[in-house]
Amino acid sequence: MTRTRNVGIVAALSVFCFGCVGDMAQEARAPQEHIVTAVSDIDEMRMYFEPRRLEIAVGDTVTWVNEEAIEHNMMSYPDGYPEGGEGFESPFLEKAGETWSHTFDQAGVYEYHCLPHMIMGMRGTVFVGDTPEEATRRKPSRDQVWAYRERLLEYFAQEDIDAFPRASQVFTKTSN
Ligand SMILES: [Cu+2]
Repeated sequence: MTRTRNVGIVAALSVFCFGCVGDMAQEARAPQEHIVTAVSDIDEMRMYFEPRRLEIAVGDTVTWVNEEAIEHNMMSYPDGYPEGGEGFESPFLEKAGETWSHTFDQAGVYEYHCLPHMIMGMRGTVFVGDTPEEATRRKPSRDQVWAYRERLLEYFAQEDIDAFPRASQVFTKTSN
């Protein structure tokens, strides 16, 4: 999607600037902000990030926008960021229109998910820079894997977990 848009922009610029498009392409471009929406489609029983897959440049920022007043967060998997890079974990976005941003300063593949809805497949990938996916895999330490496991158990052991929309609730609703 981003590439298609860029082609459109270059085509538009070329109308005004024949011959200098090549020069412009070689100049460092200003960091851009990309928007990802956390979609809560209760009727269709779907929670997802849109777009799920994003290609950006090093130094760009991604801003996640919560579409509805349903809680979501964004956190990278223990092996979901490049060697030498850093993972991320946002606070929970609770209100409609609430946002959280992260700037990606290191090239690589970043895989993340929403903790409450990971079992619904609410996840996304950010490709930063020109990096082959398989070349950037990071191997987390045993401690990091255990810390992640503890984090998941901690969340799913919460007493107020019923406050979150879950498949079981939707099934109950539709079977009435
Ligand atoms: Cu979510």
